[in-house]
Amino acid sequence: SLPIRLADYRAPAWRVERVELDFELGIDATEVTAKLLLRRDPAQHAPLRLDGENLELLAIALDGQPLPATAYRTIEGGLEVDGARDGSVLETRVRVLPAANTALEGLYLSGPRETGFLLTQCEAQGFRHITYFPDRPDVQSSYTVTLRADRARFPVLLAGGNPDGAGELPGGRHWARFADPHPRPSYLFALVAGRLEKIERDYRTADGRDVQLKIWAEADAIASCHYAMDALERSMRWDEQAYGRNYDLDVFHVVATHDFNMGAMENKGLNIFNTKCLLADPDSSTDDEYRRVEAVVAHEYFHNWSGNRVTCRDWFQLSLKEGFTVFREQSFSADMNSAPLKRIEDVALLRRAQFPEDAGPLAHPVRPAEYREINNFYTATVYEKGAELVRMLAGRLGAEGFRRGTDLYFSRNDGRAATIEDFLAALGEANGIDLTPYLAWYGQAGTPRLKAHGEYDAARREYALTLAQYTPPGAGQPHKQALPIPVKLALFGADGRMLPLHLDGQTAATEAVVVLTEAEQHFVFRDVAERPVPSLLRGFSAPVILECDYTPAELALLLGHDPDGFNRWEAGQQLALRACDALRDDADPQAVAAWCDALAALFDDAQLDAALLADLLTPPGEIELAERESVVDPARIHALRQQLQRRLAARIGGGKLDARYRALAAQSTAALDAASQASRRLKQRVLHLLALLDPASACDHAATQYRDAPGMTDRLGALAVLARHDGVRGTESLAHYRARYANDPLALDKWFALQAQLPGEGALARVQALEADPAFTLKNPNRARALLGTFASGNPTGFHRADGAGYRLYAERLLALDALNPQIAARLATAFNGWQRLEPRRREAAHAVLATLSAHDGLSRNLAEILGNMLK
Ligand code: HT7
Ligand code: ZN
Repeated sequence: SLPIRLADYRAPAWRVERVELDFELGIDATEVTAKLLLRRDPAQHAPLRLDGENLELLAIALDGQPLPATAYRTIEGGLEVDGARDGSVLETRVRVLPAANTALEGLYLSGPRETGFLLTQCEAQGFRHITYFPDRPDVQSSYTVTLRADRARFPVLLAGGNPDGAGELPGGRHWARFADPHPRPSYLFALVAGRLEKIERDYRTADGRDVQLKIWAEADAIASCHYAMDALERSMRWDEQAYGRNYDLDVFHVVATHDFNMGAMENKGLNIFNTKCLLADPDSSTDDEYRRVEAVVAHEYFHNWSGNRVTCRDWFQLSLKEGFTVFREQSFSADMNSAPLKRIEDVALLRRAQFPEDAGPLAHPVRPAEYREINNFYTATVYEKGAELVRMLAGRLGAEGFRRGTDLYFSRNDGRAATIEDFLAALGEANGIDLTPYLAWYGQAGTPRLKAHGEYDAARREYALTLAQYTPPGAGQPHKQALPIPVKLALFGADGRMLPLHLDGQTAATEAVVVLTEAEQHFVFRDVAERPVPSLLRGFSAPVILECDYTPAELALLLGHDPDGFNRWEAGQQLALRACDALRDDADPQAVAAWCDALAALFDDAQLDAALLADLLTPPGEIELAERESVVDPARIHALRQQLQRRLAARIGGGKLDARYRALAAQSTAALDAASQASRRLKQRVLHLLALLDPASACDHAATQYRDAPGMTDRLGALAVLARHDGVRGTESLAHYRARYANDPLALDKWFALQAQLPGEGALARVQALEADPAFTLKNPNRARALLGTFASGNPTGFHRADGAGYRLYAERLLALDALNPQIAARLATAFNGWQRLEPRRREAAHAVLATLSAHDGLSRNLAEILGNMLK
């Protein structure tokens, strides 16, 4: 297929002002009648073309007259109709087959055919699997939706919008109608029908609207929806206060399904969630999962304004809604929990997921210039880097200026399909600032390198900081331009205190932001009393890779003293990288000692937040370590990281680790408050370090912890230690867990994922054995991701076996998955990212597998595009 290009964008020749949809719902076959009120752009003369895929056309009429076969024709991916005029009404009736839909796009069945329920997923282009329509986000229409179905089989009928009538029909059937007053694009359409239970809450918006909040799930899951309801209410309140945004319908439905390609979907008035991102209860959810539920509930809710009321003109603008909404969720989560911990978590994710993407064959700008399959562009770059760009803009404008800007953006673009330019224009105009230089960030792929070098002139009491930027060529962009890079900074004295800053005659307090706009610039600080240690890029003020010629002692000073929790962690991460280099090259023992000594001191600091300490005690992950190597040997990196952690454990000492573990274990509760979560996090980290030093005693603790765990965080943490370090008790506990959670799909996913991550030679055979477990299936995306996705992306030594057997098994499964669900196959295939930098034996094995796979006949467009890019 040919690529679709941003540069080719044309406004639609035909719009749909109103749409009436009628569904005769059935598990095997559903009939959909659509009546479209058409509007023609008088300036264009293109024929009426509607998108449609896998539809069986049963009837077609224009302005009330059935159309003869000569007046319409099916074309590649759609339908062309003659004779339509401005104001014409086109009526089509089609048949779709929900139970046969394994791609989970369009209308499909969740669960077994006897008991499961029907639902839809339309973003990005699923609506064309439901009816013929101009399926593009710049066509916004008013929807009226009528659902008809057998009452016993489908007691609950839901669609987005306000309820607009319901009643009985002959033969045990019933109907329900929904009308949405807000025009919207087709990708936000949704319906749900089946046997579902609900919990409800009344909510009054700040502007006085009474809203019914309803969360729906299958009977065995509904009791786990209360936390999501609380999170929803918190999100609604927060958006009123932080952005002045109120909810705008009388009902807000949320539905949970086990069968979903992504985390959740913001359909207007009817959000649909993967159970993994909605259900939470202490017995089966970890602390991290609780936080994720809160974050995803907020994210989807926030889309009601950033995405739904103001939508995207085309899919190239995806980050307009996704980057902004991720940023909004990050700010919300920071307010609800700990701001530094949230920042650490998000930056770690960016480095783990987005930096490798931006450095490899799948690199693309936050606003890509072209794509073949839009579903492949729901990426860490569009989401996470996109959020970082919004963060830079928000930082540039300050809190009040940013709010002025978003107010103008929402009011000016309400009901419109907007572009990134519209976003920058509103933010800029509301503040009298030209933000167009930031547009370059949206169009340029690759992570900029920021080089920093400081010179202190004691005689002049001046500190000159030279900043230089460089982005390596890539993604079809041989010459990268300089970008505006805001660098938030502070200077520290040798005693660990921040020095006052005097820059260009201005006196700031102790923190300032300088913006690098050229390839290289100098910033001179005056009146600097001593040679300072700079703390740069505070709060990760720009998504770049900082290269600064710190000594280990300077990093240790920041790690020990920076009052900013994020930068303290960052100094520790940089020092850990240096320590890793030192171990690898058998050099610079100072770096290892500096890292271990600084952390050993912090370990004894009773004032330090337990969760922050846990993060400080965690060195960068194997993926991040691999990113810095020109030739990657995953086994070596794994060994190196283990060695580094062992050195840390030894430096702290087994006695201290053991004592700390016991103290933390003695406080163990199931409570979810921040302090209890922090103490569990630290306990797990300490147990992990102890296991590297003294596996037998760590496993004794783990066995007790597994047995007595008051909640899933402790249970799963203990299981992980036993599974790694104790053959007998590991096997026993895994079997115990398997039986205990036999009927809990999300808990079983964790069981599969935990084992898929166990490192070493035995990993592949273990994965194969797990595939034979009766609970394993490729048809459920969560299950496939838990076992295969975790193996490929979370088990470097297992997947990257030198003999290539890991790659071969994985490729076979990708092929099988592709026939069922191309979106999932394509996403899992990205685990091969970075294969070109593998050491020669693994690289050849990976290349052979990728080449064979990509030569296969009948691959989906999704998988073919990923493999094609990977092999470019
Ligand atoms: N906006 C949603 C995207 C999404 C999606 C995209 C492709 C295929 C399936 C999908 N399900 C949900 C999710 C979000 O960012 O909120
Ligand atoms: Zn989103």
